Amino acid sequence: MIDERARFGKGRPGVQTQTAEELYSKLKEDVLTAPRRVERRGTLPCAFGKGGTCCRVCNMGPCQVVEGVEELKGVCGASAATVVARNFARMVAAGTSAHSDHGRHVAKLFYEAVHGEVPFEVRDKRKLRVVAQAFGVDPNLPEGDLLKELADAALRIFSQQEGEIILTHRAPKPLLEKWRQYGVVPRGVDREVVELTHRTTIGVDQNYKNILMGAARCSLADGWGGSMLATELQDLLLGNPQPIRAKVNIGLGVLRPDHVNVAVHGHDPLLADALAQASYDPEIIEEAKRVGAKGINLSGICCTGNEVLMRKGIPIAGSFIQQEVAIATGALEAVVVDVQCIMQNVVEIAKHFHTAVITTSPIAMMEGATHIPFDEKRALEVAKEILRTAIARFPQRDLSKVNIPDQSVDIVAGFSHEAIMYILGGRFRASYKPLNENIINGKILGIAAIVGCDQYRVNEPIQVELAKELIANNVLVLATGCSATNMAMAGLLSPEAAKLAGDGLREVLEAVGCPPVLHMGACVDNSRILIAATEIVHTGGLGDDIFQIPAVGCAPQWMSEKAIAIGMYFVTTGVQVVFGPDFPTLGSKTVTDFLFYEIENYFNGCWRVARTANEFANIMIDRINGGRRALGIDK
Ligand code: XCC
Ligand code: SF4
Repeated sequence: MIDERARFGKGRPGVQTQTAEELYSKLKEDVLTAPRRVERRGTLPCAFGKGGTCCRVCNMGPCQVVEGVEELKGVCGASAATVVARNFARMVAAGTSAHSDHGRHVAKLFYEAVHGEVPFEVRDKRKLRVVAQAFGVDPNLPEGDLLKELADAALRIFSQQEGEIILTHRAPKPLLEKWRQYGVVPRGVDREVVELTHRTTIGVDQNYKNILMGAARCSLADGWGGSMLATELQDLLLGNPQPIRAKVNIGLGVLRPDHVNVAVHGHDPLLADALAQASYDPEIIEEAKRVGAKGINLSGICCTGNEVLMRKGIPIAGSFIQQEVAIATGALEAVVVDVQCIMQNVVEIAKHFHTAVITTSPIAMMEGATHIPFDEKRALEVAKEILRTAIARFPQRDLSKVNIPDQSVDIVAGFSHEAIMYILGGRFRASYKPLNENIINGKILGIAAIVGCDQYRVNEPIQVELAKELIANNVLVLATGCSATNMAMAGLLSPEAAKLAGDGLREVLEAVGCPPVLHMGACVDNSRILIAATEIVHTGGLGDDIFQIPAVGCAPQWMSEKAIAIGMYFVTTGVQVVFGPDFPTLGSKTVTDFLFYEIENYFNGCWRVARTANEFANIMIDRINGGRRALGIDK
């Protein structure tokens, strides 16, 4: 079912669906929700902070700096360009560390698994050999040796001090050469993050270009390092996603009135996977029955949600901006969180219901939450303990407060880069060739990635409007993160949505039964897009470097520092990336000009900013058409 504008309210700030609007309106006026906080604060944040010209890296400040005004440099004499570049670089470092520290967690678990300390098996042997090769491990080694070498190589991605992160060697040759030429091949994840944090402290790197090139290098340690590692090893440990049917929305079919409802929220899928296993355990089901429930029902929020959606078809209750309203259904016994994007307000909202907020990571504790540390060695046991905590809340559910909207949307997710190859080329001739051919013959105009967050300061469902516009213009859309969830809720992830596509794209989609928006996973899975792009280049006919593919990326409602790191590694990889509704360097024209234009001379990618779906679509379609002209396939 394709959903039209009707479902989208324009009432409160950041409340983009009718369902969410309804649920928010049921909360008493004195419950301070995120949209209410936005309303009460007004929509204008501090202009210095917003434009990147507030420096607080030393105690002579904070200094509010104005570009071009000598008196309004920092006390130390720092110019707006320096301050803005430093702040931008620090966002890249923070984003890189978030994705990569998640990756490290997976790499450590992989190491322990390989050494028999935690139970696991690699299900996809074919992928194992491909991944081994990518990590510089001889794929022909006996499996036991191969796994051990792979585990060591994975940990080296973090600890390596010199040389090149081996995964960067997956990139097309001309791209790798460009990175070498400009000295941005990352050495090791930890080194790049530490160095970038160092060079942006007071009195170190003051040359804005040099700082931004440092940011470029660090961002590659994310995309072609920590994030890629997280995706690949998770695929080995938990399975390579394949197309799977599922449901989304905070509604019936996702939440079940007669079950103990548990939402998993955050980014790390390891615990969620154990919870899924534990939820089928007869003993646990029996315990749920004893309190009057029929069983355990899991749903996901944010990227943990995307991870378990992609691999297990567990339904998604909400994106980032729906984490409060999921609780406001009154039907959640527990929200189990790991790391990243968990709003502190969640505990406040939960206080008005019977919902337990359960933290599980030693680096992500919350006041007012119950802490049950996740220990991989006892994964299933811990998972059961968590579910028992949720079961104990079920009898406290206040039926007068339960309000589960009567709608959910059917989707197909699970489009790993391998799955896309199988769908296009067939399981035995898995290949991007048909895709390249359809781009060359013009049935598909190009490819657009709509990724990243949603947030409370944007009222319009920009991702959805934009996706519709792009599809209608025969642009195939790839999606990850909370953007994917938003498009899912609007029905764009169902094969039937192909009817919204232009004639060319529609013909291609209908032949293989694909939706026009392909859900490729969580935010670390943007690395899947890098691999897919590389594969498209190697398939031939669309140039010999990623920048030549008629493709473009965007994050229309970014909010996390992680989005900036992602954007930067795409730009450094040669892609134009459009962010909205604003950009954190606008306080310095010098820095913004570099990131929007001059950087293209180095890496062939660049940033842009847009506000409305229309602006996004125009910039992106222009870029795709430009790419087609350069290849001589514009007819
Ligand atoms: Fe967080 Fe990944 Fe952003 Fe969603 S999209 S708000 S980072 S959960 Ni990555
Ligand atoms: Fe101000 Fe310079 Fe200190 Fe920044 S580093 S707070 S600009 S004195």
